[in-house]
Parts: sequence; structure tokens; C-alpha cells
Amino acid sequence: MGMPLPLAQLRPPKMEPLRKHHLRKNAAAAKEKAATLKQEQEDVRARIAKMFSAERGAAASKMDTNEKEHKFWSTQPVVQHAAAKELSDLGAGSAIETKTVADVQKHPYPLIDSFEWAEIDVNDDAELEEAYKLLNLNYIEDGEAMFRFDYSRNFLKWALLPPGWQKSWHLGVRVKSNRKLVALITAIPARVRLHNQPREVVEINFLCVHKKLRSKRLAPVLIREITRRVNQHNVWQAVYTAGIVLPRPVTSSHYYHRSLNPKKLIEIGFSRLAPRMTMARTMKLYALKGAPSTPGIRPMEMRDVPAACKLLREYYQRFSLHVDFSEEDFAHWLLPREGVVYSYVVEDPDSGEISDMTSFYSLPSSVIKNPNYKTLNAAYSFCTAAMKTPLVDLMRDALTLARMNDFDVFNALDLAENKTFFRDLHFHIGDGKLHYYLYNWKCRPMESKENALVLL
Ligand code: MYA
Repeated sequence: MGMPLPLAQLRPPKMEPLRKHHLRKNAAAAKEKAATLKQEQEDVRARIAKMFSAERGAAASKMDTNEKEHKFWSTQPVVQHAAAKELSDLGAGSAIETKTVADVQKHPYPLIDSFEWAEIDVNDDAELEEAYKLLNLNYIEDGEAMFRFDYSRNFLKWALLPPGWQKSWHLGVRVKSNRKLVALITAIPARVRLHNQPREVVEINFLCVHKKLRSKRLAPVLIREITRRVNQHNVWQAVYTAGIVLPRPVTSSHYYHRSLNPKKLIEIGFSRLAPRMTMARTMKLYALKGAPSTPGIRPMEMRDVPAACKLLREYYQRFSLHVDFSEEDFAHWLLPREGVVYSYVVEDPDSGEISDMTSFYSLPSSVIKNPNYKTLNAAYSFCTAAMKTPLVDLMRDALTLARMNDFDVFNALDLAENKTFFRDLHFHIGDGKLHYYLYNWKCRPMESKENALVLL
């Protein structure tokens, strides 16, 4: 997915003024409530959000006013900012340009002399390691360079080898002289439903240029070349996300964050202890039960795939943008993988019917300058279908399961029905946004609650 950002400040929740008589009548309860609210208020200033919105936030303020000229993006088949007013009339939409495979340029786009294109074989441990290291050292970080995404090797294999994957879409740039990998962009095949129409697309992710090669217009060459390679397979649309505002988001979401291990988050400078709050009270505020509460909730297994896939497909019909998994896709993306993806189903103890499912993936960040901690363990909400269990209960269990699996924080976008549980479950909003884009498709923009697509 394209992801995150520079430093974003979490926005404090609105505080209800406490009335005097209420204070007098119920002083102890009010004191407790005030302390809780203060803690929440302070926590929302945490660094957590910075991980997800820094680059984005800064760019967004400029770009929202359309000040920025896009030398590259203005040449691409994407909805341009100027066309925004007409967008609401577009409905389900249509392609911006129509080509055939015969129209596609046969040769790769040229790179400057000292560089060459390289296909990365992520099934080869040495090449996987190169991609891992490039991203580990050069991918998205917060504006103060305290945290940087640390997609694990197994995560990369999961993310890049779904059914139908193409090696030619795992595209790198190497220095000719020493073969050093200095840039990456990836595409994977996907089927989505967009305003109720099925579309074969690619998801673009892991666009990364080595820090020393930034601002040299290498990114547009990577994007043109991956487009050419995808077009060669007769695929003409793409979905991608980014923290920065480009022409032109089809929808945008905020990240919300739920502390699971407040002590560690405070120690690594991710959040702060609120004034007059003790560590003990803070920990009590975010404490979760030792085990999930929903009867019949358990890790997903291979035998659940048909029923759980059907359930998710049915649930997703509520939304205007979502993935359209086959059972094979579903098995790839949802069957649990230790350290990568955690999925659970609710099996009715009497009927054995699968009534609900939830999942999250693991995307740690390197803690860059802390002597005591190297890694921040973050869980990200992934695919959920709450058909019988109330969503808030299912997500409370997801938080508990994430905590049981040693995650420090649980992140979720405010897409789909997620906003309905954030308040009850002590999530706090981040400042930045994640923008969703479509390549070569114009359609009416959508509110984030219409979107159920989560990219990695
Ligand atoms: S999002 C994750 C992006 N990666 C990072 O943030 C990691 C850290 N940053 C870097 O590695 C570099 O800063 C990157 C830019 C590589 C991001 N998406 O080479 P430049 C435009 C799209 O001089 P650099 C993810 O992975 C920028 O507006 N465009 O810049 C999804 C400008 O164009 P224009 C971006 O900083 C990626 C031009 O690049 C992004 O050295 C989806 C400047 O190039 C961005 N995140 O390198 C890609 N950032 O002048 C699109 C900058 O016009 C896929 N730019 O404003 C499109 C569909 C393709 C397939 C289609 C198939 C049909």
C-alpha cells in the first residue's frame, strides 16, 4: 500500500465540560473520568500518528490548495485536480485512456548509464534480503527519523507472491558497477469491485528510492516502467495509496491508533505520560482482558476458507470499493502466518457455522535511536466481516488477540464501519491522511466509510 508519513499529531478528543454540581456530587468518579480524559488527550499527541502521516501531512497542506505543479502526474491518465468539480457526475466511471497490448512500448524505459533494471526474485533468499534491506533503511519514516517501517522478509513474500504474481512486476534498479539495489517498485494482480463493477487491476506498493538518489526524478521512471510491464499483460488500471496528495484521491482516510502497551510506547517516545497520570493508571486505562470474549472465536484454518470467504464477500457488498477475493486469493491473504497475518473466525458453538471473521497484519517499525528498544510492534486492522457479533465486540477481541501476540499498538483506518467502534475502544485519531488513488479510471469520489479496501 503505499503508506505513511511524517510526523502527525494525534488530535485530542473533545472534552465534555464537567459541571460543578456533578463534581460535588460525584467527586471521585469525576476525578477518575477527568484523569482518563486527560490521559486520552495526552496520548493523542503521541508520536504514533507521526508514523502514518508526516510526509503526508506536510504535503497535504500545500497540495490541498492545488499550489503544486505536477510535472509527471500531469502527463498521466489520472483524474487531475482541475477536474474535481465534475467528478460527482461520473458515477461508476470509465477508463481515461484505452489502449491495446499492441500499443505498448516493447523496450524498457531508459535509465541513466550507470543504472540498470533488475527483476527481484523474492523466492531467492539473497535477493529477498536485498529488497528487505533497501526498504528497512530507506522506506517510510516519521519526520523526526525516530521510527521507520520494517516490513519483515516473510511479510514481503506474503505481500508480493499472491496468486497470479509476476516476477517482472517486482522491479528494481541496480547500480551497474556493483549491482547494489537502489530502488524498487512492485505490482501485484488483484480483482476489486469499484462502484459495484468488477475490475482486474494491479496494486502498486513499495515505491522506494535510496536516500542518496532522492529528488532526481527516478520515481517517475519507475512508475512508467512498471506501467509498461503491467500493460504488457493487458491490465490497464491500478490502485495505490500514498500519504502525499497527488492528482487525485478517490477517497482519503485517517489513521486511528489504540495503545496496547502504553508503557513501551511512552518509553520509546511514541506517546507521553499525561500530567498527573501515573504509569499504573495509564496501564489500567488501556488494559484488556487476558482472552477474547466472543464464544467460538478461534484462529482461522484451511477448512474455514470457503465459509469465511463467502462471509467476507457478502459483508463487502455494503461498500463501493473492496477486494473481490476468490477462495484461492482468500487463502493466500487470510490464512494465518506467524509474524505476518493473524486471522480469526467466530464459529457458532452449536451450529458450527462461521458467523464472523477479523484479521490484522504485522508491520513493525524500527525504533531508530533508542538504546533499549529496537522495534515497535504494530498490528494493522485488515479484513473484518461482522455479520452476527457486534463489530465493537469483535474488534475488542481483535485488540485482545493483538495484545496476546505481543503487539504494542493497533492501527486502523477510519474506512468501512471502523468509526463505529473507535470511541468505545479508546482509539485516537492521527493527524495525517492516507489517500487512495486509481490509475486510468475516473469515477465519482467516495467517502471513506464507502471504502473497505486495505492495502499493505
Ligand atoms: S507509497 C510509498 C512511497 N514511498 C516512500 O514514501 C518511501 C520513502 N520515499 C522515497 O523512497 C522517495 O521519496 C519516493 C519518491 C520514491 C517516494 N507516489 O524521483 P523523484 C512523485 C506517487 O524526484 P523522490 C507507494 O509505494 C512526485 O509527486 N508519486 O522523487 C505507492 C513527483 O511527481 P510530480 C510520487 O522523492 C506508489 C515525482 O514523484 C510519490 O526521489 C504508487 C518526483 O520524483 C508517491 N508516493 O522519490 C506509485 N512520491 O512532479 C504510482 C513522490 O508529478 C503508481 N511522487 O509531482 C501508479 C500506477 C502504476 C501502474 C499502472 C498500471 C496500469
